[in-house]
Amino acid sequence: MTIPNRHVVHRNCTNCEAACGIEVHMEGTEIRRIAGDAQDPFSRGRICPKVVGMRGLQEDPDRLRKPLVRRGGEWLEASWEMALDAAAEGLLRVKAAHGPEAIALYRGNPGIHDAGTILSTGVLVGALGTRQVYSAGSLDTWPRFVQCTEMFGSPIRIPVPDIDRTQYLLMLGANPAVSQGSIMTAPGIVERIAAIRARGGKVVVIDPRRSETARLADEHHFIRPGTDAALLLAMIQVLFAEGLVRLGPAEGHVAGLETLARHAADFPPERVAGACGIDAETIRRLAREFAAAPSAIAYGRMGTSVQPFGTLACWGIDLLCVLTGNLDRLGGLMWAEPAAPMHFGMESGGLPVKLGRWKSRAQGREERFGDLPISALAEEIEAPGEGQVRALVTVAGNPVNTAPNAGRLARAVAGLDFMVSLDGYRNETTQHAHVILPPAGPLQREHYDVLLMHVAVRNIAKWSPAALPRGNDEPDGWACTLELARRLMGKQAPPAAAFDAAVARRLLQGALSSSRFKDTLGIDEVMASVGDAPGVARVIDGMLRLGPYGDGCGRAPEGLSLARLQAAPHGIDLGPLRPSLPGVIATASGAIELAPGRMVDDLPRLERFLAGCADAAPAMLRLINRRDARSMNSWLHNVAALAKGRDRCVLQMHPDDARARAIDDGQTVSLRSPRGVIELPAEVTTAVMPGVVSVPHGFGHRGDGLALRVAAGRAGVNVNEVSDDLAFDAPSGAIALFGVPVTVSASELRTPDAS
Ligand SMILES: Nc1nc2c(c(=O)[nH]1)N[C@H]1C(S)=C(S)[C@@H](COP(=O)(O)OP(=O)(O)OC[C@H]3O[C@@H](n4cnc5c(=O)[nH]c(N)nc54)[C@H](O)[C@@H]3O)O[C@H]1N2
Ligand SMILES: Nc1nc2c(c(=O)[nH]1)N[C@H]1C(S)=C(S)[C@@H](COP(=O)(O)OP(=O)(O)OC[C@H]3O[C@@H](n4cnc5c(=O)[nH]c(N)nc54)[C@H](O)[C@@H]3O)O[C@H]1N2
Ligand code: SF4
Ligand SMILES: [Mo]
Repeated sequence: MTIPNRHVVHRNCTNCEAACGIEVHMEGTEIRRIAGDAQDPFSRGRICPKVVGMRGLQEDPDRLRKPLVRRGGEWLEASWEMALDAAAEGLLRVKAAHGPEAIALYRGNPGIHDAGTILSTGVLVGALGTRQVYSAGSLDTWPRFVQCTEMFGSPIRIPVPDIDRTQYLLMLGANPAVSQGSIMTAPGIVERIAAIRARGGKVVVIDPRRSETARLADEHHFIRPGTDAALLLAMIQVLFAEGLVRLGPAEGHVAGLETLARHAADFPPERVAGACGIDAETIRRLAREFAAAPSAIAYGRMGTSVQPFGTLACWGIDLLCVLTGNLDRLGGLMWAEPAAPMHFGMESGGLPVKLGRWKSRAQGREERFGDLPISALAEEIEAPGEGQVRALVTVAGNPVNTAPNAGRLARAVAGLDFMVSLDGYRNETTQHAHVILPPAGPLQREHYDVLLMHVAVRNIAKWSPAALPRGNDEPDGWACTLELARRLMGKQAPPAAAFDAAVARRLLQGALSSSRFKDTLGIDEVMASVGDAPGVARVIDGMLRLGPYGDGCGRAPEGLSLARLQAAPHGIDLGPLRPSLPGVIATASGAIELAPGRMVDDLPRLERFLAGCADAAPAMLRLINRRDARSMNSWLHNVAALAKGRDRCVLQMHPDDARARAIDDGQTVSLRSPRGVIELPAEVTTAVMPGVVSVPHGFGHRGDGLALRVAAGRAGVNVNEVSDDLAFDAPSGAIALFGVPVTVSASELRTPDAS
């Protein structure tokens, strides 16, 4: 018997980069339950505990349904018209008095999980006319993006591990068993890793912590934080010294091989072993094994990115693959071919991407891909003078929690003249806003994983329809952003529908300029094909139709369009990764640059670091961070179903280090750096190596200004009050969150259970 009104909506979960297919079981407009979609060709029913966050966020009573306007310390609900007008007026006032550069904009991570937000934020930046743009990139991806720009010519030409066909996985500084994979969209990652071993392959994990992923591996080696670049260069030295270099598919497409060989010669395993904490014979063996494997991939993520030598580590990872013939080979690193390629203005006309086009005013920090490092923002707000930042717009981000030296940023943000947040919660950051504009909930919006499909381990196209209706007073991220941008145009603002069409046209003009149909199609025809309905869906339709599998608005009738995806609710499998050399290379020389100046010039800094490792003060510990399976950066802590169980905000410390400081398991400790001090419970465990302590980030939900009732109940402390805003990976300018020197001592406070 079928119960009337009961239906199932098939779409993706948008809580993390795995992009798992889910079934949302509905009864009318009530969510009954959410399950994995066994028919999704990519995820095949796999999900993780965080999936309950989709429903949890949608139904969370603390999630804002209406805009808020703050008058002094009081928050008032406002209509969308009133709130948008107030937001635009406040921003225009600052712009009129101090110029566009007095307004900064911060884009946070969840924006990549909403097609409407990711595709519209650039419009808002354009309407503000500012270069004071910040994002979570400097806390995350910059080293990888800079390295790919230098080697391959573009930040989005990122080779991804062909994990389903490889026989050898060397993983450094990533914990996909918890994170579910990052810059590698691979739903069900734990099973994909297990499958490598099941087919006779090998998995090796290098991490200062015996992580959840290390437990799935054949081998795990502790490594001292920040020394991966040295380890990888030593492995490369072995390849050259033992005649193991075989370029394979990259043969004839590389430049700089001799330069690289010369520099690698400076890093024999014996020289780096002590600093890394991995003996020379193991380094040699790992290099030989990697070269001998039928296919092999090296993969790194946060641990080889936001650390003092992130760019060099990312470089070493890709070099290892290139030099062993594992780039562009099945089972090696390969490039995805997304169905809806993102058009980045910087790639147009085949021009190589330029880095450092402008600098922050106060600290002189260079821009990357249109953004400045978030660590520069506090000083841009505080330092008086021409160009001082006086207003801030945040879009899906919580930098007061997630950026280093959080205490300073909190004070700076609190002193702004005006602030607007496009966000669904009143949290550490948005509590300082004058206007909060909350987009509709996660199950109320259409979605396509535009960005993630550039780094997926299989080519897939899937449309995610909204599971719940959206009323007129419930704009999604796209509508919210566009309405604010439109109002910033003042008297010249076109009507909403005309503005929406103009934005769609501009985005699709970009897609057309790099499309295989560019010589046979005009933008008018594209616009006519995608229809009149405002919203992000027609932009996705156009991107799909102009993409490599697209129907070319009728030129290739068998091809993809939004209608085709809508008729395939579980998604369309476009097959495994395929070889793409040499067409994928976008460098000025047309070759893969093996020894870019930016990396080579950073080698002396690495050598100085290695030399200094021997005489580092023994009292200093190195701080690393970790992620928890039931949270997502700072923002799933208010979902009651996830905020259960043991306390997750604890400091992990090796028994030797604990003994030396007379610290017992469970005792409250003080964690100190020059930036600040936090107090939290210690967990004494051999899971971290001696000399290293691990603390999760994203906690510390304290203060009267927050409206996070569940999260406040288990607030924890914010590790970013200790992490260093002035520690950088030099070539990328990213912040070295991991590897910060700290001290830990028994707290002067009384341990709660010791009474
Ligand atoms: N110490 C330390 N710091 C770190 C890290 C670390 O490992 N250690 N990791 C870094 C990394 S990798 C990242 S990506 C950053 C993340 O840094 P941020 O992006 O600044 O922080 P998040 O916690 O991801 O931001 C969540 C915000 O987005 C809002 N939000 C959620 N969904 C939506 C939506 O659909 N629309 C809108 N408009 N808002 C939404 C939430 O309410 C919340 O305010 O943190 C970085 N900070
Ligand atoms: N459950 C959950 N999932 C998430 C997130 C979350 O907060 N929670 N956040 C999402 C985001 S925004 C991102 S960017 C991804 C991140 O995805 P991952 O990078 O896979 O996740 P992390 O837990 O940051 O893993 C980093 C690992 O590097 C290790 N490490 C630290 N320093 C070093 C070093 O110097 N060398 C080496 N070799 N290892 C080091 C740490 O011990 C840790 O195990 O996860 C995403 N998925
Ligand atoms: S791994 Fe979990 S949170 Fe990530 S997309 Fe899949 S179900 Fe959602
Ligand atoms: Mo991230």
